[in-house]
Parts: sequence; structure tokens; C-alpha cells
Amino acid sequence: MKIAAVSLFPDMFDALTEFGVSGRAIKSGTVDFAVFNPRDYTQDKHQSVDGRPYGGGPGMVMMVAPLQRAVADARRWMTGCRVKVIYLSPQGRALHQSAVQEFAHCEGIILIAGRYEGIDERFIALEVDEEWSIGDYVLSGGELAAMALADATIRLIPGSLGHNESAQQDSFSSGLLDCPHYTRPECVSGQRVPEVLLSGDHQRIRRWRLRQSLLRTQLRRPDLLAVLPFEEERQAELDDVRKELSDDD
Ligand code: 9D3
Repeated sequence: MKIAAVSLFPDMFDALTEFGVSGRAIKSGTVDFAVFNPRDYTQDKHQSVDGRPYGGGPGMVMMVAPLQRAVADARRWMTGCRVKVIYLSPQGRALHQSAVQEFAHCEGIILIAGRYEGIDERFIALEVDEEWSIGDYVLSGGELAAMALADATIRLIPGSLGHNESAQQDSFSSGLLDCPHYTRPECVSGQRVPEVLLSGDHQRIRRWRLRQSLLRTQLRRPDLLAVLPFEEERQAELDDVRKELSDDD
């Protein structure tokens, strides 16, 4: 897969290319990654990438032409790929794991990271396929959002994760929050590891983890449980968790 970012701050993407799972996938060639800086596609003496908003008001708006030439170069860099152009913006749909799973099947993705107040609407109309937000809080630009999307996508590409970090076991692909985890030592400040995890009874451990996941999801993210009916074991366990919680109050 090829991923291109269009950004005025290309060095920010070192966080993606230099570290961890995404860094390894890019260094090994499992993912090809490049950044295209609109500044490099200006044609005036001052290398302008922004202008004052028509109609007045505060802040500046990113101009169409440098962005368009940067995207054209990104498209050439991924010639032959079916490409999706994604604009990260507070006006986008809220990103979720099932959208990320679809991005992982793309041959090429171009991520547009904005700065200033935003980008000229005509660029969106002409070049952008999808607009996504990473949540309802204010960032100072699109780069961190583009990296969040790229990181979440890259780790789903076959060959990015090792044997011990299967994407199948992810909290959000199961639709539930993760269970609690423990490692050495057995006792920390008087807090012991739950006895079941020391029992060696793998069936009991699996059931306990499922129950903890359901309990946490019911308490912290009940919205996640509102979607689909579960398979039999899960639904029975969830009904039981709910009964126990309602007995408490
Ligand atoms: C304070 C400026 N706001 C005026 C009402 C608009 C605004 C413009 C640009 C707010 C944030 C940004 C920069 N943010 C992004 O580019 C962005 C973002 C975000 O801020 N939150 C969640 N997801 C995303 S994706 C891109």
C-alpha cells in the first residue's frame, strides 16, 4: 500500500515513520510513505500557501493551487493505484474502526492535513473523496489526525504486526473494550493479581476476560453495546453482567 500526506509540516510525520509498528512497516517496504509540501508547489516570490478569507473574518485559508499541484504529484507517485483522497477536518464524519478497516484495503491513500482556518472549499469539491474527523476537540492542524488515521490503517496491513500483536484480538474489532491486564510481580502495594489468572484453567480465564470486557463496556461505553445482538455465549454473559449491576443499586 502507498500512503501520501500533503502537509506544510512534513517533519511532523517522523513520528509515524521513525517509531514502532508504523515505522517498521514503512522501513521494511510493507507500506510506501511520502509527504508532499504545498510550499514546494508555489510559483510566487513569497511562496504563498494561504490567503485572506473572502467575506472577511479572522485567520487565513489555504489556497487551491499549491494544494492541487501537491496532490497531482502525490497521484503521480502512486500511479496505477486506485487512490482515495481523504481530508482530515473537524467537519468530517467521526473516524471509527470499520472505516479504518476499509482504508486498509485501498491501494493508495492521500491524506490532506490543513492548517490555519481551513482550506478553500473548491479544493474539497475538486479533489477530496472523503472527509473525516478524529473526534470532537480542537487540534491546531490536520497532521496529528492524518497520523492517527495512517497509524490505525498501517497496523491492519498484513505483515505490519508480529505474531504476538494480532489485529484480530483488538478491542474495537471485537466491538468490546479490552479486559484488564497484569504482569509481574503478583502483588503491588497490597493489590494482588486476580486469582483466576494464576489458575492455569484456560477456559475459566477466557470466560473471566470476556466478562470483564462486557462489564467495562457496559459501565464505560454502553453506546458500543447498542449496535448488534451478540452470539449466544456473549449475550448470556452480558445479560448476567447487567443483572448483577442492577442488583447493586
Ligand atoms: C479555532 C478554529 N476553528 C474556528 C471555529 C476552526 C478550526 C480550524 C482548523 C478548528 C481546528 C482546526 C484544525 N483541526 C484539524 O485540522 C482537524 C481536526 C480537529 O481539530 N479535531 C478533530 N479532528 C480533526 S481532523 C483535522
